[in-house]
Amino acid sequence: MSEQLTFYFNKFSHYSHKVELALIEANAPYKAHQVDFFNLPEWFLKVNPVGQVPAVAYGGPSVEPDDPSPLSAKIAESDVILEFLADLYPDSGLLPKDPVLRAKVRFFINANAKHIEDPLYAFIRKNEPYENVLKGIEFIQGLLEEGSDFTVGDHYTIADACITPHLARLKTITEHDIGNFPVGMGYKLGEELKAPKFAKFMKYIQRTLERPSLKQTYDEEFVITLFKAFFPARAQ
Ligand SMILES: N[C@@H](CCC(=O)N[C@@H](CS)C(=O)NCC(=O)O)C(=O)O
Repeated sequence: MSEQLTFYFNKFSHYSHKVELALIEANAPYKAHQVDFFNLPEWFLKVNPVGQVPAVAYGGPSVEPDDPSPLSAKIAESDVILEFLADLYPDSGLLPKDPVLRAKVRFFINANAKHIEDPLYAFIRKNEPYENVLKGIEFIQGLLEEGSDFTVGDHYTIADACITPHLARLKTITEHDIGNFPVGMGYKLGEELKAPKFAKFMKYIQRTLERPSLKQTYDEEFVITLFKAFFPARAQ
């Protein structure tokens, strides 16, 4: 029996979503506890002094999640947790054994933060140009192998887990036109992505979103409701 693992998350958090996908893909036993980061409970600072989700408590005695033990290891930062899970479950394939492929996974994770996360949420939240999203996608597309189901190698890795939450949200905002941008810009981005030059990326999105771990964890109606609440009034 492995050590206990408690996963602190919030359903709204795409960073939490990455970790949830990796936990499911590794078939890891874990206890999940939702943290309201809009009304952060004091005890959570014992898990992550920065007050952010996701975080995990690993090892130590089995305790109630809202009474974390000082004996468990506390780990934060989604990409660090992804690596931690890959180390905990070396047979899961979350990180390949081959050093070159491992480096490629890590490179992809780094590129995802810079070329997908940053421009995508700057567009959704701050109405920064969607052209930056397209540029980022072009870069990421260049890393994808033709015909491969996964970002790196022939197995689902933490590189897939780290980008999937954003691909799901990209699809949602372009199909429902929800974000802090002028009406129609979400649809416009969606139309641009239909160009033949993005075909490889779009096929990858399609395959990724068909994955059972994504279907099990992505509640699109919930995301739509929440995004609408966050971005109710937009410039015309
Ligand atoms: N770099 C962190 C970012 C985590 C993050 O920003 N989490 C948000 C939720 S999506 C949060 O907990 N926000 C509450 C706060 O910053 O007080 C990671 O990758 O885990």
